[in-house]
Amino acid sequence: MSNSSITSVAYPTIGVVLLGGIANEKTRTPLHTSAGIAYTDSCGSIRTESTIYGDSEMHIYFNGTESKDENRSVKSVLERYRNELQSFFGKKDVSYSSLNYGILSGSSDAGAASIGAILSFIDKKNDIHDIENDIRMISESAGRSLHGGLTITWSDGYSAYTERVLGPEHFNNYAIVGFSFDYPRNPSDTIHQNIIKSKRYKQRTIDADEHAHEIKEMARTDDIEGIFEKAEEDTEEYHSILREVGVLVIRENMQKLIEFIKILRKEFWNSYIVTGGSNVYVIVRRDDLERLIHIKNTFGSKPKILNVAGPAWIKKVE
Ligand code: ADP
Ligand code: 3S4
Repeated sequence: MSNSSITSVAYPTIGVVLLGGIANEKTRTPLHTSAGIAYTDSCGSIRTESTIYGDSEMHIYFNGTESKDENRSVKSVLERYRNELQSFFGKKDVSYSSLNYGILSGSSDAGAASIGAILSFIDKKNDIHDIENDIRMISESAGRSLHGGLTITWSDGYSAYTERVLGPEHFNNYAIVGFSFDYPRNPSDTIHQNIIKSKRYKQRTIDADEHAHEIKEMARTDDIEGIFEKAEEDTEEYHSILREVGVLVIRENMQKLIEFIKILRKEFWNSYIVTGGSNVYVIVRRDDLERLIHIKNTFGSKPKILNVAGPAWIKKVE
């Protein structure tokens, strides 16, 4: 008897060593090593939930709307696995429907990983790293969400491989507050297309690789604060290069919040990350969370309390 549908859940991600630059728009292979964490909130409600189901012809829906976007191609990924999907569902074709819930940034990683979890489930012979390479056509940092926790995606620009270096339980004594601003965001493709124009780009790829090695070493000794301090150093380098090539992610009120966060360091440890979206992610010890969440002036942003999340998983098979 064949199945009618599979539903999976995956969590969005935040860069820890930020990625800028992809080899091409089809494979989206990262041009350098990067690292990241998957995140959600305390009840796991920040997530992507996707269903693949047997159908007479392929349709792709994001948040209830049919997508004809050939870029970041969900369609190419499903076509690559067409034979396995056909035999699993016993139908001529399959369709994909995905809903994003409460995501601040990193939705494409979660969307891609939700498909990856399904591809891994339908045929256990599918190697998870081959799946990762295929779903990277949807998002260059899909591996972060597929594996969860803290991951490093090693890349030389030709082939990439994600290694999980810490599970989410290693972050239990820390919380992340995502302060999200109303500024419109630059699509990550704008970042990828422009950062490579910088004279500093070659050095950036070397620095990113070094940051990842340092983070791997700190992960070995559970030095969570060291990891996030390195992440802040990485954020500052990345955005200073982006500013030089005319891509402004950290807007006025985001910068004001960052300066305020740095002043708060006299009172308690914290660190911050800004990825490609209009959010400032601030990491604190869990014991200091109340002090951060109750700051009087958020400079117009809305705070959300986040945790490090686990890998993508299968929720339902029908
Ligand atoms: P983000 O930081 O949210 O990933 P990007 O600009 O990198 O922002 O990517 C946005 C793109 O990700 C969308 O235009 C869409 O193509 C893709 N995407 C978003 N959500 C999903 C999803 N649930 N499934 C597949 N692709 C998705
Ligand atoms: C641009 O895949 P965001 C970037 O490493 C995504 O997190 C790269 O951030 C940088 O678009 C990063 O997911 O916010």
